[in-house]
Amino acid sequence: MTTLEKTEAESLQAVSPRVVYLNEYKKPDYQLDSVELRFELDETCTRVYSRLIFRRAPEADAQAPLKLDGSHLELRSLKLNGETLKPDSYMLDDEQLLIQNLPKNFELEVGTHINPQANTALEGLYLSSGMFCTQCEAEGFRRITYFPDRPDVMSRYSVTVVADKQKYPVLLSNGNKQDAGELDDGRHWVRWQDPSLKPSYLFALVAGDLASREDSFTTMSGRKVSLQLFTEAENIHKCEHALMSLKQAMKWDEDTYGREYDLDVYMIVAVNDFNMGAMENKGLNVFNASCVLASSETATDQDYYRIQSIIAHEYFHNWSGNRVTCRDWFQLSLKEGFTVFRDQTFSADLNSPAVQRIDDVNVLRAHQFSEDAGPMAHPVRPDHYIEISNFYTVTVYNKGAEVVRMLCNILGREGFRKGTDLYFSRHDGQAVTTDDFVKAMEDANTVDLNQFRNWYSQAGTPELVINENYNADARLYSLTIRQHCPPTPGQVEKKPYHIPLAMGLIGINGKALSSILENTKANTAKPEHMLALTKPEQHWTFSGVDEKPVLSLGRGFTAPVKILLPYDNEALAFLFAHDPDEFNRWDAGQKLAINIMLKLIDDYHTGKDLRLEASFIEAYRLTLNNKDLDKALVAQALSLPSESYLADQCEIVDVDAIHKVREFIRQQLAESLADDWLRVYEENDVNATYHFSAQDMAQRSLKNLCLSYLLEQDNGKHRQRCLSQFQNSDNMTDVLAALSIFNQHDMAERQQALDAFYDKWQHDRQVVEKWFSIQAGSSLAGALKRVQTLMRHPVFSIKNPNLVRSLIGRFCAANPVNFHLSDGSGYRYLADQVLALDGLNPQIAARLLQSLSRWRRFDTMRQILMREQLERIAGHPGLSKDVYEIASRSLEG
Ligand code: 0A1
Ligand code: ZN
Repeated sequence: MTTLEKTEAESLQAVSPRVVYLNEYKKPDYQLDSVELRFELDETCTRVYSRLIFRRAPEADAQAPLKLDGSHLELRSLKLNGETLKPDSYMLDDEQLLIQNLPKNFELEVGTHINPQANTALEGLYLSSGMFCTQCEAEGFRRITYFPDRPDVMSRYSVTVVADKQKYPVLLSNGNKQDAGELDDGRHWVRWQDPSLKPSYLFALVAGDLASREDSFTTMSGRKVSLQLFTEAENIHKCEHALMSLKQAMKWDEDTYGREYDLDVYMIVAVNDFNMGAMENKGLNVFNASCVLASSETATDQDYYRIQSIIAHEYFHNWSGNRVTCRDWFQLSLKEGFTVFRDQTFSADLNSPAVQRIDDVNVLRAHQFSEDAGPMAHPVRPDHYIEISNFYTVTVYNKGAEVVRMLCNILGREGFRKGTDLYFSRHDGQAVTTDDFVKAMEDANTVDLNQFRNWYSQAGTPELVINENYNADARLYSLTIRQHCPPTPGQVEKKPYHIPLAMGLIGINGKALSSILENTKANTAKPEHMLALTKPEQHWTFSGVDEKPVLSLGRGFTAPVKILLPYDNEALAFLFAHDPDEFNRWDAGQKLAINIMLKLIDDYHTGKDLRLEASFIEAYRLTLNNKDLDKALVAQALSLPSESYLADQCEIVDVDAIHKVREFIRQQLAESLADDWLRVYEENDVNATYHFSAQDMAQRSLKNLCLSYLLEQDNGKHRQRCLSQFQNSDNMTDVLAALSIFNQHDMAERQQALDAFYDKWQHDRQVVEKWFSIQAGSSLAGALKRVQTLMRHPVFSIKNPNLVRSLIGRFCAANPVNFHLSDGSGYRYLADQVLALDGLNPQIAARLLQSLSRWRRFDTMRQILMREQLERIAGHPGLSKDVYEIASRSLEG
């Protein structure tokens, strides 16, 4: 049987897969001087011809064999310097082609056949809604042809794409279009030449019947770049926002980092089937349609916001990732952490910095902190993996961004820019390490960042214990901070971190107190200081402090740590009202809410009557009525911490108690502030034309928060308000907000609205994804049954990652009361889906499975039920590496 005939499931792993270690890294023995590729596209049998010019590395052994990666390929021809290689001069298995006895310089020609239609894993070359597209990061290129598929082999590519002209009128690849022509059998061809050096993971090819929108951008040196967005014709009206965002990103990178775009054309293609959000292939980004297409009727503010940031993210990779790339996949955060930091700063600059910071910290706390505390915990630079696809994580991306942000905080914006300038110029065209990045920061600023490097090598979230003392007679305030990082799998003892902490002191009337930080060079009184915590325990003294202060520590979240403040609810309420730092004001509100919720969970367990403190309601009332605050900040301040973040704060997670307590508080706030919610709702319910602007978004978010509290009251008028907003709004933000609110309430309007929404939008796959997702997230009883019914809906397909994420993913990861049903039915359902998906798309299967990984956090009964399903999966024959790694780590960890 040839590889082409094998199904995906049959060719998956059988035995314990190999672990790859960082400390086993070896430079490649052969470098590639040039790559010529020719694709003859065919749905089930695409022919790929490559001509590769190799050169042995000077330090390599003369006997070194050439190792080419390859999987799911059928080798058809193999020539060395024009001569066909005899079968006994090479070795071939399911993963590799090994060639021995090679001269110093040589040319290799390889012919392979591949089957894009059978490629449900969506790695390599595959079909999506009738178009060909590729996804090569991290190790997808090896599914196209035999190749040194590692990022430290960079080369120049020339690519010819041949396909039927009628079916595939648009043929794209990286770089600049060089030539095109027609064959006399109805096919045509286009040749692309990419002048830049690139690794194979940045290769891309797209072929299809696509419409396009064009724009242009003139770079800082005066070059005109053509910008093109390709999509199915029916979505061509949804391209404006992405093109606008792209121009904003190009300008911002010139202004902020001095980085200019380098090719004549920048292309983006929207595809319907994609494992992730988007991909930064050189000059030819491929985007998940849901992360690029938008119109005000079909996309929410959040979608607009996300598109702006993902467009920027992929664009920024052109420098942080493409021109300077990763030496190996352990260095993934070199490009991802840095690029996320760049896109977060971009979004902050274009919108509201405080709102952006709060959103980013919410993601970090809700997802990264819990990853760091579970069996999948790994450093920002992991040191081993089985399947690299499992390491596209919140730790590598978001904690990685926090690490870069700390460098910026330590060095200051100017020092940081000096560092990035040196990094880009020193390493342009190279494949480097996170250590090279830190070294550039050190060299440009003549500082020693040796201790800082622990952030890259150690997993876990450090915890800070605070002690303070005030001496009124001496006007001295002293602060002691102890740092401790809990053990993580494989790392019991941790070295102390270098932690930058912005802090200030606040007087009793809410005014910032200036003080002098003793024993530092700058001996002047300041309202804010940046502390550098480097020891396990450290002590600071501040002089000239006129009254007993309240401490505001970690302002703007200057480090990804947990700060255990010794403050009671009264002090937190004070900070919630008065901290001049917007982030810390919000954070004090969250900490206050958590204290109250944890206490109520205790009361619930001991059978006490639940009662919400009047001071908490009052704090909410004051915030809701504070006209000086940005409305988006008000909305964020009045959003209770999520159930999952709350779960992280509990010793044993009781999903029902958490849900009940959170609902109880919402109910109390809804009733006690009934008039305020209504007034603020009405004040902000202005029926203006939709604009994507920070101000309008803020207004909509506050209005919709109010509406959600209004619907907590049993009041027909409020239901009518919600219905009218649902029926009459012309923008998806308001429509979806109303629908989501109904969706959490057991009332007749719920099903009516869901049905009406589907009727109206069934032709638009992006909106239908929302419809699935909303229902999967409903905390009403019976959600699992409804999700199972929706899986049989004619539109649902388990082969489409967006639909899987919307329905199955949302249910398992964001519907705790239903997923964790005490009979274990949610767990069984998840395991069934993971096993069904593993044969089709292992990456997506492995991601889903993560919802079971934190089983040790639950009560004994649930632990047994979750473990049972993990064992069932782990014992399944023929598991993919992806799922095997998550299942086995979850069971060990
Ligand atoms: N580099 C992309 C993320 C990405 C990673 C893997 C993919 O396929 C398996 C696709 C995209 C980014 O950071 O945007
Ligand atoms: Zn990225």
